[in-house]
Amino acid sequence: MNAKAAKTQPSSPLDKAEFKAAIVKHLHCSLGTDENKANNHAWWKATCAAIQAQVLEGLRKTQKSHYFNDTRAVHYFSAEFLMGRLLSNNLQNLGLFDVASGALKELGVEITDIMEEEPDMALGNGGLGRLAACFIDSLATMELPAIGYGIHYEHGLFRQEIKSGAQIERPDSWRDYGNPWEICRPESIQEVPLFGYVETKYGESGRIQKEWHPGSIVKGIPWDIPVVGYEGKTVNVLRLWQSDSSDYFNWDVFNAGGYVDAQRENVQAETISKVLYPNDETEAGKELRLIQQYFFCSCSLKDIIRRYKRAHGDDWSRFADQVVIQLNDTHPAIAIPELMRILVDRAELDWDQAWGISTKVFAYTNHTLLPEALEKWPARMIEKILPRHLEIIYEINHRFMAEVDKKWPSDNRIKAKLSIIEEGNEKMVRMGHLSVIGSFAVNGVAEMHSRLVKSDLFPEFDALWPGKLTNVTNGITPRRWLKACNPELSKLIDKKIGSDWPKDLYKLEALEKYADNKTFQKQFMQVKLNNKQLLADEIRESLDIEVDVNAIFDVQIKRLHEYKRQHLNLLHIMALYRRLLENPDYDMVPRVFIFGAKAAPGYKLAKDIIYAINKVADKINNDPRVNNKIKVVFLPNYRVSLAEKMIPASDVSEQISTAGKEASGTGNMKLALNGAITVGTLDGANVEIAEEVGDDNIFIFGLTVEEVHELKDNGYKPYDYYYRDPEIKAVLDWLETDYFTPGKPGALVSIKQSLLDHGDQYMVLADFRSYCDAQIAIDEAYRDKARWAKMAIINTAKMGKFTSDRSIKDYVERIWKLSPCKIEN
Ligand code: RUG
Repeated sequence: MNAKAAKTQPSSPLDKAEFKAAIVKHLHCSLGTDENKANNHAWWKATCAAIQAQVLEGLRKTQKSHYFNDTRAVHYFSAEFLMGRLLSNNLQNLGLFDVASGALKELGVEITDIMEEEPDMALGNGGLGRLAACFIDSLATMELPAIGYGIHYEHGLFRQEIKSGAQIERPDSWRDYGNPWEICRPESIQEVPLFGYVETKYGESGRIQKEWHPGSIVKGIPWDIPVVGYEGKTVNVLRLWQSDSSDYFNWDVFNAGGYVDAQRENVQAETISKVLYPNDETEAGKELRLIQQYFFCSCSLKDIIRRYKRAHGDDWSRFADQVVIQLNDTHPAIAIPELMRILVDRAELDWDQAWGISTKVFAYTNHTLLPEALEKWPARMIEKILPRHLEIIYEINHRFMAEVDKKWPSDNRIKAKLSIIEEGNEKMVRMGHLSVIGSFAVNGVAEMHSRLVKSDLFPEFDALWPGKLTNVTNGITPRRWLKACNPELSKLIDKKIGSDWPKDLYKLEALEKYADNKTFQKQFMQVKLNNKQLLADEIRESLDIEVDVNAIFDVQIKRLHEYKRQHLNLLHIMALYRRLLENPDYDMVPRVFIFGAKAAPGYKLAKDIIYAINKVADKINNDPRVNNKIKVVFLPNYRVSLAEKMIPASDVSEQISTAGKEASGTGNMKLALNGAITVGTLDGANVEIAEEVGDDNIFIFGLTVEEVHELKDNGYKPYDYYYRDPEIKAVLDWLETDYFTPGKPGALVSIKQSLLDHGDQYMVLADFRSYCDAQIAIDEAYRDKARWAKMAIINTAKMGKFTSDRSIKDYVERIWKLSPCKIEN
């Protein structure tokens, strides 16, 4: 085929002239404007539309190939998908970025300007949601049949504003002006029953039959977002469900006299998918959240079954061969009793057959050990919203208790510990236990976390089912987190080692041999400096703070939580400030401490920490005695698109959680990949990062998990550290004065109280001195330019393991047993 003929293929990549023509056509025909009138928003929409045609063609071919090959597929159930922006990523994955940028330039438009028009799809809180987004990118890249299933929230995570230092939450409206990527699929609408009562019937064969008469029915409308794999061959789908009221009127409930009840219980259907719960690592014990979870699980299961039946009719024997469902945390755990309900009540399989299928379909990922984040629902609440599901949960538990009794005869203590039902004042349903019992595989998200899941969280489950609990260390997509967000570094790497690293990140190891090469060091650090300049510009624009790009850019970006210990970072900043006030010649490399963090709106201490960071920042940034040696910057509204600007510009990556508390972390991987050096505890994936980069290229400090346990067991006394270490005492006492909050003494005292009077649950004071020492070591290392450059290069070179492609490969081999599917034309 000659080149001209190839262009006539609908999916062949556009060249610059064609791209230009396509953009202009969409300006005229889709947006009703023209090149002279269009603003950046219109240019952005027209550019998205110009590539969407090609994306949809890829999607059509992918779906056709999957159907004709009758592929086994993974269904990734997640209440959160933190997608960020899609234009630059889709262009990169289609290999069209330079073409698009050139085409726009000829039209007089800068691609970087129009990219800023795209609102982030912030349908997630943090690490868990972003992991789901990285995973679907890898699945498509690796040509694996997969669907992401989630909720089409009208409002994603709140937009954070900072007013007088304090966090204010504002609604996020990511689709106010339409979203060019999504496609509504009314042909696949589902109905979801809620509330009502269960009737027991006796069939002719004596079989007991349960019939759920729902009190209300809501409609689930699917919106599809195409997920373009790198090099654009496979285009999978992220299907998000939007709730709406149904036209259905429940005559059964009406006739049974339950009409008034049904009305009282009737949720406003549209509110179900209205807003994402802004919690991270805390349980949101809200009725609406349970309804959200059930809503998307029920829609998704019905969607999967519809597709399965199209190929296999009513023959359920192959269901578990074709379908695997990964539960991203316990949020979708209600899918387990829902599938059982469909199989037993609707398909009329007997219990054992249904359970045999169901337990071959589900696998569960645990993301936390924190007790407050382990979901439990009051049995009473489930009974009200999902009466049939509670019965099914009891039945699952009853049979499971018999199994426990076989292993540990007559041991009521173990039974109480393992039961799905937690007895107490209020009976609670433990969603973690339900997930472990109903799944064929359970994984933690980093080696250390998975070890602790086995030893501390679920030891008896591990004894009962050896091999079921396993590990899959998290990963990040290098397409977004290096190629797209750090174009200069990507080009430098391409030049040095070739351009196939985005699909095989271990290839970066080839950089290691240049780690001592002076020229490469200079080039590498020049890119870093340029990125720091871009971030400095952003800081000036958004906060009117001037920062020196020759200073160390020290970055802590993540949700705000006590266990992540942003306040440890803050206490160290205060200590440095104090040293400078006491000794103006105090010798330190200038540092810019940069924070990005959202606090859950109801998490008072987390919000107090944000306030404290901002107040300390105000004081230090405006104190001439500091002589610009320290700057403190809190960038508001931390989100994916802001991370994409901060990460390439970072020198130091703060990963300072209390050992044993951070399941994995993924920001740690993104920062190291972009050449930042980690200062961190031996927690989560930091342990594996340290293994990869070696002790000389990371700054590890603080207590180990074992030491944390030992100190707790021996009675941790934070006051001992306060009285023994004058610097700790001085900075904590400082918080009580009005030095940082003029006229408002005590405004920052809650932090001191949490560390002293409330027992310092996360051992900030125990780790403070060793953290300060690590910071001194960083200061020393940075003075030696060659040493620092070498460390940075080695960090980038050694991140191969942390590509999400490796995580997906592990899931495929250890859990999903999937094969790639080539896409036919
Ligand atoms: O806190 C964890 C992170 O350590 C982890 O990297 C991430 C992805 O596995 O998940 C985070 N997480 C845990 N987010 N929510 C939870 C608890 O529901």
